[in-house]
Amino acid sequence: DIRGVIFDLDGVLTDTAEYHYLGWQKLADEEGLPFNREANEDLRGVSRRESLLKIVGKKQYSEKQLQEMMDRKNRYYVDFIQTMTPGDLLPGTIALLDELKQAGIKIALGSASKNAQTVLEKLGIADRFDVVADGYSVQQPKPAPDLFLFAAQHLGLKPEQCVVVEDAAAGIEAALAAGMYAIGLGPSERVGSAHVVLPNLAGVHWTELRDKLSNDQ
Ligand code: G16
Ligand code: MG
Repeated sequence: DIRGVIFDLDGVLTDTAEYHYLGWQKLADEEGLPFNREANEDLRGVSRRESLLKIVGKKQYSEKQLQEMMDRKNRYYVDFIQTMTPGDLLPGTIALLDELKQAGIKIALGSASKNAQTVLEKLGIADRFDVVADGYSVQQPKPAPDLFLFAAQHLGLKPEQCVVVEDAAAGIEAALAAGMYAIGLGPSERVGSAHVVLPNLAGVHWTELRDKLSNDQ
């Protein structure tokens, strides 16, 4: 049975996508690269380097220039997230984290972000996680299963004892590749391959989720 839940960060616990967007837009404007909110949607759950490569497109830059642009965007992003507070938690997250704790279910973070620890602290929930797997934990980004396998291993659980909660297609793919249960948040065009699809975590109870997942087997 299920012993651990691994949460993605951006789009699941909070909406850092807006701050990533503002950072990328500022960089793109400075570099004269086309970018907008719609293009930002394709960067959901995508690593920093892959995001930059998508924005840059066919334009040629040296490795040094790419590195400088990633650093610059990250400085903008880090500035933006300083304003985050527990009020930036998405609805239902605290209630679900409370229920998991009550039920003795282990809790991990599985985020592509190298700023995940800072964001958890800003949100006031850092101490609720038994394990934080972030942008520093593994080499291969989602859709590779590595990040979630790292989280499970550090929780001391087998993949089949874990559920991943994700909002990105690459994240669902990674969870399934890891041999875990997947809960997709958002439109089924994006997360439809998950075992359970929900709009978000508002009003979601652990007992109901657990039952839905076990019926799915
Ligand atoms: C998040 C965001 C992505 C971002 C990535 C890396 O993923 O959704 O847009 O590019 O992290 O973030 P950073 O530049 O802070 O290392 P996740 O996995 O939390 O949904
Ligand atoms: Mg996400």
